[in-house]
Amino acid sequence: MYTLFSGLYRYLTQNEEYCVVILGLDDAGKTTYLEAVKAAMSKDYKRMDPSRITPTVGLNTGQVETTGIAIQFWDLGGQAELQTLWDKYYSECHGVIYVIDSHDRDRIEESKEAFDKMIRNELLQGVPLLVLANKQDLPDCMGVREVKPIFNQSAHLIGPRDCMVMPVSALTGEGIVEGLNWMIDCLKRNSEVRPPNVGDR
Ligand SMILES: Nc1nc2c(ncn2[C@@H]2O[C@H](COP(=O)(O)OP(=O)(O)OP(=O)(O)O)[C@@H](O)[C@H]2O)c(=O)[nH]1
Ligand SMILES: [Mg+2]
Repeated sequence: MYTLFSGLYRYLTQNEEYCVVILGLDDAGKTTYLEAVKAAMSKDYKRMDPSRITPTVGLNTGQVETTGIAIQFWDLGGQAELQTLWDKYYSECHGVIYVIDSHDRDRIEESKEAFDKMIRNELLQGVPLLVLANKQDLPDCMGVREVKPIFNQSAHLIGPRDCMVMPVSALTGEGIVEGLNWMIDCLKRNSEVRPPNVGDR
């Protein structure tokens, strides 16, 4: 009986937390995406005016709670000199969201190179990876059908980890919830390999 109640008490008072790092080139829309996630997950959240978001220098964080778990997001700066800081977060993250500016054809190869360097890192082996083709609201942007084959060239580096390419617009909110739900399923499925952090509510 004691075991039953102590188990129930722990279930009610402890919170499982997963950490997800948001990566991608500067201007891809990572911080705008995180604002869209917060707005989608919390009715009371007052979203920052997108035009007031400035380039991230260092780390921008945000937390959302859903279906009994908390997700801590680490939104990092994407400028070339800041990309050297990305790997400091790899060992502690449970998932990666990689954001692409689908409207910027000139930088898609640069984005792919940064992506390859990131997934080559052993610390990210087996970690679920969500690739977001962002800025789908812009005319003439690359759709998933165009983006996917470019990133699929790295299938040998991606290996058996969960990986998905999805279309989103961080500005309009299109695709935000679908992507997040996919990531949450993967985080839970992978929790034996990368267990969540457990803390008190
Ligand atoms: N049209 C459109 N613009 C977007 C979208 N997402 C972001 N932007 C714009 O893209 C620009 C860069 O957005 P940020 O969110 O600051 O980009 P970031 O990836 O965080 O950039 P760094 O912090 O420098 O790495 C801003 O002008 C945003 O308004 C989108 O879905 N559609
Ligand atoms: Mg940013």
